[in-house]
Amino acid sequence: MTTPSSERPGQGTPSADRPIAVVTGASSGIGAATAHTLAGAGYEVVCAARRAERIESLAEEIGGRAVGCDITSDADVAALAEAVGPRLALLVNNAGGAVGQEPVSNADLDAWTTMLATNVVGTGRVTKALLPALVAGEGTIIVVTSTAAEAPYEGGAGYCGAKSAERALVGALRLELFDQPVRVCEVSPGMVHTEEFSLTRFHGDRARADAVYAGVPGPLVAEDIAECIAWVASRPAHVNVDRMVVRPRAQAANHKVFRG
Ligand code: 8X3
Repeated sequence: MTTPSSERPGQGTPSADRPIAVVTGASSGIGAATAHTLAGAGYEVVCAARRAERIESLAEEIGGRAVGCDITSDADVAALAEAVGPRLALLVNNAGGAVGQEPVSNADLDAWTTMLATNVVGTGRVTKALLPALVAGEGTIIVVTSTAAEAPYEGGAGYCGAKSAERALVGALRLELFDQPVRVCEVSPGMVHTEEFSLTRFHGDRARADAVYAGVPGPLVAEDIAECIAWVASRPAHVNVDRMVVRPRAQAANHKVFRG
C-alpha cells in the first residue's frame, strides 16, 4: 500500500484510519528511528522488540503500539501476527545484528548460530507469519541487511554469512511473490553509528566499539537509514526498489574508510 504524501493521515489520526507498519528491533538504533519516521509519515507503527519497557515508551511517544517479541520464538511471532490483524501495509525486518568479529581460526560458533537465528531464521519467521496480512494489505516488505553482504571481510565470516543468507531470503521471496501485490525490498546500510550495534558486537567493550567510528568524518546515523526506509516504502505501488546500498561518504568499501 502506498499513501501519497498529500493524503497521508497524521500521527494524531485515529488508528483505524492509518495503515499499519511493523518494525522489528524497534527498541533502539535504526529500528527506533524508523518507528519515529514512519509514524511521522502517517503509519500506525507496531513496535516489536524483546525489551518491552523501551518499546512501550516509544509506542506511547509516537502513537503506536508495543508488542514484546523475540523473533526467535514461534509463540512470540504468532502473537505479533495476532496483534497485527488481517491487513498489513508495511513490514520492516530490522531485528538482528552482529556478535563477535573473530577470525574463523578463533570463531565463537555459538555466536554464529545466534546471528543466523536472528538475522536469517528470525526474519524468515516474522515474514512467514505476516505474509497473509501483507498480501491482503497489498503491502511492502523491507529487509534491513548490511553491506556485510556485499563482500566478506576478515573477522566477518559469521556476520557476513548471516547477512548474505538474509539477502538470499529477500531474493527468493521476491521471486516467489512475483504475481502477488507485495513489494520485496532491501536496504543495505554500511557504517551506521548507533548506540548499540558495535557495543553488542564487541560484547560491551566500549573502547573497541568507539574505535570503529574513531576519526570518521560523518558515519551514518540511524535517522539516515530510517529516511531511506520511509522513501522506499513511499514509492508508488508499482515501483519496487530491489536493493538500496547506503554508506557514509567516508566509507568507499567496508574495509576502506577515511579517518581524518
Ligand atoms: C554493519 C556494517 O561494516 O559492520 O552492518 O559489517 S559492517
